[in-house]
Amino acid sequence: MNLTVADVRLTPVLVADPPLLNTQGVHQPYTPRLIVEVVTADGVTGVGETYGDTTYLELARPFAERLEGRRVSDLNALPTLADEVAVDASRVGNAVDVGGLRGVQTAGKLRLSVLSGFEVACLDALGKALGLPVHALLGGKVRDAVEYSAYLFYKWAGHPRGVPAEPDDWGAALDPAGVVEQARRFTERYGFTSFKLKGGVFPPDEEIAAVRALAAAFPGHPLRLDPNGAWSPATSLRVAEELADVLEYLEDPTLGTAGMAEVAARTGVPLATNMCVTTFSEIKEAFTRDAVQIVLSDHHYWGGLRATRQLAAVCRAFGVGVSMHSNTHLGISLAAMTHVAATLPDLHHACDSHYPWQSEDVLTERLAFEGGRVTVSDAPGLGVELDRDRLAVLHRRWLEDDGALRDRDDAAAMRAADPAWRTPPVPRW
Ligand code: GKR
Ligand code: MG
Repeated sequence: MNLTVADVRLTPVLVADPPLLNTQGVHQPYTPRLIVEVVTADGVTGVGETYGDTTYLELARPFAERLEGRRVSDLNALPTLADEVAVDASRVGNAVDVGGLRGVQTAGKLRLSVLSGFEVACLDALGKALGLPVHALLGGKVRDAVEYSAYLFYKWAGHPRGVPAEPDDWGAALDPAGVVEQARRFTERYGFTSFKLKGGVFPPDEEIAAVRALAAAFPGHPLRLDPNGAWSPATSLRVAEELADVLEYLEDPTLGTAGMAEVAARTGVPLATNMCVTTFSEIKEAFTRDAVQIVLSDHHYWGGLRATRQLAAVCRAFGVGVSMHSNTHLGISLAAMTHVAATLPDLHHACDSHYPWQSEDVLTERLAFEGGRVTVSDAPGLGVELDRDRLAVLHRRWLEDDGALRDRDDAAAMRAADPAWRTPPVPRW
C-alpha cells in the first residue's frame, strides 16, 4: 500500500445560500467553499472541505504543494506544514465581516481552518486505503447516529430584486409566527426536536417573543438563542432572566471573556460559545473565569477532527460541556462533523448544522437527517462520493464570478437592499 500523496486538487466553488439574516447583515446569494482532494500514489482519493474565501485559498495553494510527497497518515506533520505557509497578515482584516461571526480572526486561525480541509481529506483517503471509516481512525464511534438541531434564521422570502440568486421554498420568517412556521417545516422535513434561533437581528424584545412562541409551539423542546455577541452584558442578563425557564442555553449573548463572565456570574442560564473560545489559547482565561459552560467546537476553526477531540478532552477536564457550531457548509463537512461527533463521549447537546439551508451539494448523494439525526457511516473513509459534474458546475460559477462573491461579506449583501447599511456597533443593544 502506497500512502504517499501524489496529487492535491483544490476546487473553489460558489454554493447557493438563502437570504439568512444575522447581526452583521444577510447571507450573499452564493457562498464560497473550497473542496480539497488528496490523491495517493495508489490512486485513492480523499476529500475535504473548508472555507473558500480568498484568504483561505491563498494559504491552501502553498499548503497543497507542501503536502505532495508526504503520506496521508502523517497527520501530526500537518500543523508544521501549516506553520510554514506564510500568511500576509495585512490581509487577515479583509475577512472582518464574517470574521466577526467566527470570533477574533488571526493568521493562526486561518491556517488551522485551511489545515482542517486537508486533514479531513487525508483521513478520508487513509480510511479508504485501510477499509476503515473515519470514526474508526479516531478511535471508534460511541453512538450510531448524531443529533442535530434545527438552525432557525430570520429570513427574507428571497434575495433583493435584481440580485442573481437561486430561489428557495422556505418563505420569509421575520416575526414570531414566521419563526414558528419555519421551525415546523424543519420538523416536518428533517424531524429535528431541538431548535436554535440566530438572533441579534431585531431588538431583543422581538427575539424574546420569538423564543416564547417557539416554547409555546414546541413545549419542553430544547431552545437556544444566539445573537453573535450583539448585546451588552446588561441586555444579555435581561434576556436570560426573561427566558430562563425555556432556554437550554444562551449562545454568545455578548462579546469577550470579561462580558461573558459577567453574565455567567449573574444568571443560571448556561452560556455557550463559538466566539469567545475559538482557540486553545483562549481556554485558560475563559474556563478559569467560568465565562462559558458549553464550547461549540468546529473542526474548521480548531484545526481538524483530531484537534476537536483534544478540545473535548480539555472541556471534560474542566467540567465544561461540548457541542458543535456550524457555518454554511456542504455534505463533506457534515460527514466529517458526524464522524468526529460520533466519537465524543460527552456530547449532550444537539449539534448545529447549516446543511438544510444548502440546496446544492458536490456529492452524488446528500446526507439525510432522520428524526433530526445523521446516521454514522461505517463505509471506508467519510462514506461520501464526489459528484464531479456538480463540482464542475459550482466551480464554473466561481470562475465566472467577477470577484464580488468570492469573499463572504454579509454587510455588502445587505447593502443590496439597504444602501445605507453599515455593520452595527458592538454591542448593538
Ligand atoms: O451563518 O449567519 C450565519 C451565522 O451567524 C454564522 O456565521 C455563525 O458563525 O452560525 C454561526 C454561529 O453560531 O455563531
Ligand atoms: Mg454561534
